[in-house]
Amino acid sequence: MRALLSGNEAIAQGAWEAGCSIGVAYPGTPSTETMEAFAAKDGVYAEWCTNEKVAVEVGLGASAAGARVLATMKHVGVNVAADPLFTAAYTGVGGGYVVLAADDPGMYSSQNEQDSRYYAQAAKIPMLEPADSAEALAFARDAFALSEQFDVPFFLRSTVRISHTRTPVETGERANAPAKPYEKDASKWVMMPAFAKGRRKVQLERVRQLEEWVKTCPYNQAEQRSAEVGVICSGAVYQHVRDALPEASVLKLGVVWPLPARAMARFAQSVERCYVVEEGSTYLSEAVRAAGVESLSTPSPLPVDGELSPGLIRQAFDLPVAPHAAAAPDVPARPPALCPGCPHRLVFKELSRARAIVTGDIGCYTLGALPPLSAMDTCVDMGASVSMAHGMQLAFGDEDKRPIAAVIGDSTFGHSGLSSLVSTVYNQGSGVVCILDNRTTAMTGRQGNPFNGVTLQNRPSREMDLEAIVRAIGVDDVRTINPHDARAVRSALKEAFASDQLTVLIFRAPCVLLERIVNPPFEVTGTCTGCGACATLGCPAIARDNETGTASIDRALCIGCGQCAQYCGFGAIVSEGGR
Ligand SMILES: Cc1ncc(C[n+]2csc(CCOP(=O)(O)OP(=O)(O)O)c2C)c(N)n1
Repeated sequence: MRALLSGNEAIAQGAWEAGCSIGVAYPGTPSTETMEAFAAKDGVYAEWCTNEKVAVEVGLGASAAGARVLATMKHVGVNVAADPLFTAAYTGVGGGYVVLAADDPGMYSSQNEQDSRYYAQAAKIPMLEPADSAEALAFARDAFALSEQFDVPFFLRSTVRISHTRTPVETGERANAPAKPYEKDASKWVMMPAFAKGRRKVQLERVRQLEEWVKTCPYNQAEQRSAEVGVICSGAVYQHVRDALPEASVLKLGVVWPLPARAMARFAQSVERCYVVEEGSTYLSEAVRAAGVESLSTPSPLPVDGELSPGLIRQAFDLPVAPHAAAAPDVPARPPALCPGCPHRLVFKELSRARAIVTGDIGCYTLGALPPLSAMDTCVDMGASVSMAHGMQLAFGDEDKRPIAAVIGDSTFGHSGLSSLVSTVYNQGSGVVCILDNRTTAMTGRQGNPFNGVTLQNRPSREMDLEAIVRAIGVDDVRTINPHDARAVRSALKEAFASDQLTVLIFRAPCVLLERIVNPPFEVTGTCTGCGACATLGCPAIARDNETGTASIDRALCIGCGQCAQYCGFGAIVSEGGR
């Protein structure tokens, strides 16, 4: 059947058609919808795991037991999962195992840019890279059998353009892929040195076989057009190249590790000038040079950072660029902001007031770093808030009483903050950890997590008791606070900063997108003096007059949370409902 699917949906469809029965993931843009789409299909089991390492391990267990498994994650998730992935390339698989690494060149929703193709090369895990949804479906479908044939997990790489762009696909039937019988085999699955040495040899022999396979693999295609200009590329960049240089010959690589060295060299010889066009790194051009292509032409420098576009490629080749493709559209910047009524807002307001050093983490609450709240000093990777706060305290020493707080969301706490907190407790750390429990994984689209007990396929679960868990690991001072109550937030922080003990403050209120607050909106009355105190909350519903400074509230945006009214010293902000 013909359908219009995003790359992510197509991967889920391909996995389903291959008879894949188990899906494991931790959400992360641009990968998230893949597992959501897979979970909605008939005859499959899918779960959100606490993090990507856990997901890959659950998946490996299921594969060892004979099932076909799909694991999905964003590029930084591959870092978290790298430990089991590298060794899975020794053990190999039972049932076919496919791991999606979704890269985000341009950092639309990520803390860094990474090219996951380097992981494939380093871990010796073959990687397929589709250039549209039809290929995403086909590659995902075929990768399970390939994984079984070569006894190794297969990576699928997508980038944000492939994951989120809808293009036509032809969907098919689901194959019957019964789980393979489980066979105990310590020499394959117990990676102690004695056995791992044997598997290392197996791995190297497999690499040789993969290098043979890639020579004739139909996923790599040379499209001969111009005899002058040829471009080697893969994935979304292929589409940009076709748009920008329609006459050029193209070697389109569907397998990006191992690379077909001879085919690349042959292609380079078939044209007068051979270029590599790629985004995010120099992975391909390094490989093409390593394949013996010394005369690689370089177009005028293409950026290595950020996403490519047809316009950028034409510019690099000194070709005229359509005006709309050349210039960034002249629209006012709209920086992201915490939603009106977001329960995270007052915590940052009060941390800012307390002039605390705040080690932050990744989630909606990272927006607390932006003005006017400006209440975050660091944000590096998931879980780092708690460990970095401990590190700062070690450096400042016991005598230094500067207030330091780690701020972390509930999902991120489950992902990796918990192990950081165990380490802090174990090493007798002190300080303040603020867990912003908005009852969901808001940033990636409100997925479930252990602390709200919502599972991916709505199977029965249990909501973990955050307070009990924190107490059980040895934190005596654990408090729960309503983050919409400014006074409660202020005094909890004040007491925690004054204490020598490690304190965990759990700020609990549902994300406004989860449970819509339906209070009447607030309004500003004539007693407003224009002092601007309300505007320091950075609520998108509050505006100020350029000349007088007086505030106004946009009724369409205000959801009546009442946070701003608590900061007005003149009683000028009142509920329209007369509360
Ligand atoms: C290793 C890794 N995996 C996934 C992500 C994507 N991601 C960013 S924040 C986040 C979770 C946010 O949830 P939570 O901590 O509950 O904060 P909230 O957004 O609800 O405020 C996820 C999944 C990431 N940045 N890094």
